[in-house]
Amino acid sequence: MRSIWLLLCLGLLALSSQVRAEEDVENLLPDIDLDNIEDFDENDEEFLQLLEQKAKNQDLERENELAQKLADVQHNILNPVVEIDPCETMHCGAGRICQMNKDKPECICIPECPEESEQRRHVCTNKNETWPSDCAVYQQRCWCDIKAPGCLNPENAHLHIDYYGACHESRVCDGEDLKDFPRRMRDWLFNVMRDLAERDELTEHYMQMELEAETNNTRRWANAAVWKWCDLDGDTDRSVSRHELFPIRAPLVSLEHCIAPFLESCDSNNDHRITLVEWGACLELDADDLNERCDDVQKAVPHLLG
Ligand SMILES: *[C@@H]1O[C@H](CO)[C@@H](O)[C@H](O)[C@H]1NC(C)=O
Ligand SMILES: *[C@@H]1O[C@H](CO)[C@@H](O)[C@H](O)[C@H]1NC(C)=O
Ligand SMILES: [Ca+2]
Ligand SMILES: [Ca+2]
Repeated sequence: MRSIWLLLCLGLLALSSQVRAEEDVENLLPDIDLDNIEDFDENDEEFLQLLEQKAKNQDLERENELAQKLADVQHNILNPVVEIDPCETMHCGAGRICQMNKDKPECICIPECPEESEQRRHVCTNKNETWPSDCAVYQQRCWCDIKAPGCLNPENAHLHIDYYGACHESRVCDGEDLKDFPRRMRDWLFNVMRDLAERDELTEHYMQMELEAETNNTRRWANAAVWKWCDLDGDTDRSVSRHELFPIRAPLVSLEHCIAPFLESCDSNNDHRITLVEWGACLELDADDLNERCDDVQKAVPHLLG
């Protein structure tokens, strides 16, 4: 009986203003001591009044706001000149932004990049040239793409970022460093996965795999490895191309001189693609523990570092 009243009451509250969303109803509840709800056993009236009063107070606070919103909605219904910014649905590539040209949205080369003096914002390109920022590289590529005056060299139409940080001499990775790298990489992958789980940034599917990794030692490294491989495989063709390695390679090369040789070594048949079997082998994992369990509902924006 009480719960029906509660539902009814909450329902009415929710209906009382169309704009009030679920979260507001949730906001009502924490202030009321739910543990003491028993006290209201014979006092449903009192409980309802309490809720009602609280709702009223909030209504008053928000009256203007709501009125404004309703007016806006009505205005839009009566005057269906829906003003959506056409640029909002345009997706311009790196180094480009959307701009209105007469009545049409258009992608143009980004006119200005933020001034970057910080060393750590510098990037090293595939031509082993240091540029002030990733923005500057993409802007240059765009300019050369459209043969704009800002293009310094026609070849720059193929410019891309090799890694973040100024270009540096590649330190050799060998001996103990190289031997120990797969273990460190496994460890790192697991920690990134755990970190994302703690921040609730994994899909339900990968949350399950993380939980499994936490509770079953034999699945610990394997699940993290499978998750990362799936995560890198942006186009879900079940292999990781060189291009798809970018999010893991570019930010780490400057910090970790073994990452590039390590990733090279993963593509053991040298076909420029890393299969799950190759990935497992280069992380020195037991092939039997690696089940391809990708969640095809990937997050739209891949995480840069994890
Ligand atoms: C890239 O440039 C850095 C410094 O500018 C230099 O030390 C290094 O040897 C170069 N690397 C290659 C592969 O040419
Ligand atoms: C841990 O994972 C292994 C490999 O998948 C499996 O065989 C084993 O049953 C699991 N252990 C537990 C306690 O779930
Ligand atoms: Ca792929
Ligand atoms: Ca391969």
